[in-house]
Amino acid sequence: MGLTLTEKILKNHVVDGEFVKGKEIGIKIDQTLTQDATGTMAYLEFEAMGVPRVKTERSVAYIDHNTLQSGFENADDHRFIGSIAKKHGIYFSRPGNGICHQVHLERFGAPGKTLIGSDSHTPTGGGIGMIAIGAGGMDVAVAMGGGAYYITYPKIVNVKLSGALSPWVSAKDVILEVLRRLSVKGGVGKVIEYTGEGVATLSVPERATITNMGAELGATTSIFPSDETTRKFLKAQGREEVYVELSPDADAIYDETVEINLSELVPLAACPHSPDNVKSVEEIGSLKIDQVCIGSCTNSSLLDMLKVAHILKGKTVHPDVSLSIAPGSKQVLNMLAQNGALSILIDAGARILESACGPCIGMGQSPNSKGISLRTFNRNFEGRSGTKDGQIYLVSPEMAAISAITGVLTDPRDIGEMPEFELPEEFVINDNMIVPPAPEAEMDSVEILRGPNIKPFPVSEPLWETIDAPCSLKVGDNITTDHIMPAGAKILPLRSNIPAISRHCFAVCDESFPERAESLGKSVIIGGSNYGQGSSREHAALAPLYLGVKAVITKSFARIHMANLINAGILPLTFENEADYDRIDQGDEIVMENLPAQIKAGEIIKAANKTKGFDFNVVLVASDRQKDMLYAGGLLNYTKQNS
Ligand code: MIC
Ligand code: SF4
Repeated sequence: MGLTLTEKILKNHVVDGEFVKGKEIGIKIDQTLTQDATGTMAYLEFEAMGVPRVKTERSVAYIDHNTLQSGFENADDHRFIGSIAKKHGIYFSRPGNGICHQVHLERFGAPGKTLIGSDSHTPTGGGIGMIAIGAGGMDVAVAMGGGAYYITYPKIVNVKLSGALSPWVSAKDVILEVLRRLSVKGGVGKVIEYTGEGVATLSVPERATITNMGAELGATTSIFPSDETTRKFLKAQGREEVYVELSPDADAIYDETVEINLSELVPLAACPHSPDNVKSVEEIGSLKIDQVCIGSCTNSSLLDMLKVAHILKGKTVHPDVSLSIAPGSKQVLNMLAQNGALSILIDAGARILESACGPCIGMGQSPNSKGISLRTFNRNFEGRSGTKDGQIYLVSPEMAAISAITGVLTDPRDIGEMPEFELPEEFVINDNMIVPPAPEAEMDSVEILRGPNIKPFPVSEPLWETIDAPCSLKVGDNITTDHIMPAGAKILPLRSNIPAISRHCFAVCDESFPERAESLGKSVIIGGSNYGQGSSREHAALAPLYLGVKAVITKSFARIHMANLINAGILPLTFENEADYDRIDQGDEIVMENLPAQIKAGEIIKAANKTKGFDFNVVLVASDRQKDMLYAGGLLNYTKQNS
């Protein structure tokens, strides 16, 4: 029986478990990446493991999320990460060098390799045929120490592409179409593999836009084959030697197939407040806009920027619109400067931002009250922009650029004829903002530089015999990690300080939660379906842990967040009967007895609502390894016990 491309790479990397669909498998990790907002915790955890030097082929620490430095906190975090990277064998991409996923694709990614990153958009690497997966910081720490990364052997969806994109229809529209069809829950437990003759019509940056935003499907990852286009891209990056040709077997068997004819696609936008709320420009109708932001790891490649420059050439941004542009990397920005495109952008009135995440994570450029903002980003969750009632639409760079001129949402096909946009045969290569680690012989003399904002992570306890605790919060469906642990300019500087950041836990839903949870001492959270979608931030588990949350009971979980809860030693449980969700209110006392014995006995755990006087069942779907982690009180305790 033939194998899919995903299976071929996974099979090459399996080091633990049975290679059988639905079973948990441990895979060897070749490369890791971290960014600053999740990195400080990941490196504190790595330090706690006591491994002197990373055991991966390549580990890179990026600084891209929090580059505002509005106080000493960020600068201290950056210095800490830089010093730890130097000591332990990790490459350090300095602030200003670019967004982790864009830079990793340009400078480090390699077809056929495995990559895990403490950021949910790590699947960007799938654009060059890697298995690139987003994970919690602790999982990345373990992988840096040489440990396997565990996933469920995924279902594999074949997205068969035919035809070719029409002028001004873009890769962003492809992934928006996939999101429209499959929804933000549609990819859970699955890898999305792109095949078909349409693949050859897409460049590497276009493929990377598609795999990047596959994160919004809840998918484990997304992947494209590695072909002649991949080789040319790597050659232009001066890295042809890492190229290998990779494709699925002709008789590969997929769990599902979705057919997309690229020629039939039209420009699309994801409307507030979900990436799967996708409509065509026509369906949305007339929309006056206040702001346009171009950039983020989804759409900040040289190709994207060249298209934007072409559209803005000789024009002026509409007087009612603020346009900001953040090229994805130093390489992109430098090339725009060298070929004159940067001057076109400046001339048109664009506000040029640093090559970093910036507005995508609410670090500045929050829109005005009720402001309508078109963004080329991947997430438009409520409040993420920093303006609670901001109305964010996710669109292609083409649509963003033309709308910035007209002042209203505009179909880019109105621009007129589209020239051929070609990628250069050679990118400008200068890795002087990537600091290599100290040689092994010198690593002992490198001092780790810590600032006062860096606090140890909260201690978790071995699993309790009985949880008898009130429900401190009840929330609905599709709660994102931006609800649980918001980011933005005020909160992001606290990522290495769990006691301080926990004051903002669930601020979007209920500002009184932290105080209530803390005064209760121990509690349980009740959630709806797809709880914890979005970011990989383990702070969404560590802050509740710090506030005494012992279990989260939901209709269903998003993959990374569920793993983060287990890593933190918090029980992630689902209702056996979803109707029980309606029978529990905030304040109800929930009791689960003999927990270790119940968990050993099977998936079903008996629980009771003491306040309302009824029994109900919850389910724990976890592998034996994850159960051991829960008994031990999380991944760190478990790793220490087993090393
Ligand atoms: C995001 O896009 O939400 C982030 C910020 O990149 C996160 C990581 C984080 O919260 O630090 C992600 O996607 O994992
Ligand atoms: Fe940065 Fe935004 Fe990409 Fe997250 S989604 S890595 S915040 S650019």
